[in-house]
Amino acid sequence: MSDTSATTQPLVSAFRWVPDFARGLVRDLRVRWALEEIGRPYRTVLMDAAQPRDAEYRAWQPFGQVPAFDDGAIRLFESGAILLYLGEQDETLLPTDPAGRWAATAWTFAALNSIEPAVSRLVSLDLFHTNDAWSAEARVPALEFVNARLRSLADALGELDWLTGRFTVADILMVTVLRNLHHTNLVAAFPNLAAFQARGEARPAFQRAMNAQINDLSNGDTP
Ligand SMILES: N[C@@H](CCC(=O)N[C@@H](CS)C(=O)NCC(=O)O)C(=O)O
Repeated sequence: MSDTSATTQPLVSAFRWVPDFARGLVRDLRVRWALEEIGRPYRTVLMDAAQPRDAEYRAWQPFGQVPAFDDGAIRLFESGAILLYLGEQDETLLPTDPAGRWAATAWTFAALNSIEPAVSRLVSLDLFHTNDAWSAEARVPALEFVNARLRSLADALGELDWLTGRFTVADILMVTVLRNLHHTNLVAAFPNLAAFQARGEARPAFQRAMNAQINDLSNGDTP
């Protein structure tokens, strides 16, 4: 358990507007989901994705991205770091035994470092470069790479419900990474991965987090 002296409701940065394709996929969803799992209320600091972030925000999140997190005790950026920090405070999100904790930490890095970059590359080609002459050729190896990664992930998951056998922050991260492939049938080709993603999305905490993100986005003005 953490000895944080946080007493205030955490602040989570998020967007008040994003293009349609990004609704339900913005990474503040991960933090909202973790907070919902542990029943911790939070407040959002909303920004417009189409507008540059100011120096004050960059002092909080150096790349001007969302999410960033501040609970009065700790200010953080990077969704993985935020989730590990929250996990440290509640066993629901991260086991306290060393073997369980480190297995979840390894899968946290796997989601963010071994799977997300491959997924992001393909998504970027499909969303932003379909009209570029070079993109069809570039998509072939990008697609192969995602498939190889998904196959390894499916093999590792096997018949387990969750990556380490029990629900942890690593599952929040992996499910939210896989969701970015919704415009393809790549995950569906691996029934255990599709079931894993569906299991995560069926959790009441996920649904509350998703509704909260969509609600913040729906209240925002279109630029
Ligand atoms: N590695 C960062 C990535 C954060 C990220 O890419 N956030 C996106 C939204 S999902 C963003 O803020 N994009 C706007 C930008 O990069 O300016 C994390 O996991 O927190």
